[in-house]
Amino acid sequence: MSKYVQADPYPWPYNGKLDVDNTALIIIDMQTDFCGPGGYVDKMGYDLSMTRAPIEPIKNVLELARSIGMMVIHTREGHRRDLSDLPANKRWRSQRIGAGIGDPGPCGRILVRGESGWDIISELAPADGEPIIDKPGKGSFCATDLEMILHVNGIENIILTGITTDVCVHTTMREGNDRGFECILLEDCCGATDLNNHKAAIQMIKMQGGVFGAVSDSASMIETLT
Ligand code: C5J
Repeated sequence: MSKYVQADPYPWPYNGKLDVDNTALIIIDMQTDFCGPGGYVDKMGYDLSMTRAPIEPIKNVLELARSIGMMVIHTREGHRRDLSDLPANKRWRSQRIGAGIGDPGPCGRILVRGESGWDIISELAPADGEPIIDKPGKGSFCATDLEMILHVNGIENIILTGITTDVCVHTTMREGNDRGFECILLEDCCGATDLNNHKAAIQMIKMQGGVFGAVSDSASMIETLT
């Protein structure tokens, strides 16, 4: 029997094949560096309430996904401790605005693997057995084994949540879409450092009949999966 989530601009997934075995929930970069006091986003001077807003909605979807046995994948943006995977231009740009990646901060070295700022926040801590993708860039498919993990596990549909809407979530959605995965972004489960950028990122997805997939929210997803 076909199953769809109410979504914009089309009921998702396109083919009605929404199954616990072919769908994964991806939670992107819910790290202290992006939503905690003293982290990278805080150091850049952005309002943390924007990137913290999705914590509760994600928690609700995560609890349901775990209870029905859906695959859950977490990602973390961060660099090797020797910074050998940190492009010089990425470092330079961050240093220019006083939040140098690799430099010491209140939560340890900014965006460096193993530091407290790089950790996923306790509210959304990965459970045993849930894959964690460590990525040096914005997209979760770039320089990682995410695509391999999705294929090996028979995943066709991806539910995207996390931060930030316009950067790492959007880049991952575009990468996934180009690889043939059927993607949906849950609007209230994402946040950006700027509200207009969040809204624009959502709007972009809906163009051209759903150019990168579809948009829905946590309540609609939970209603369909329950
Ligand atoms: C950013 C991210 N914004 N997780 N990273 O640099 O979106």
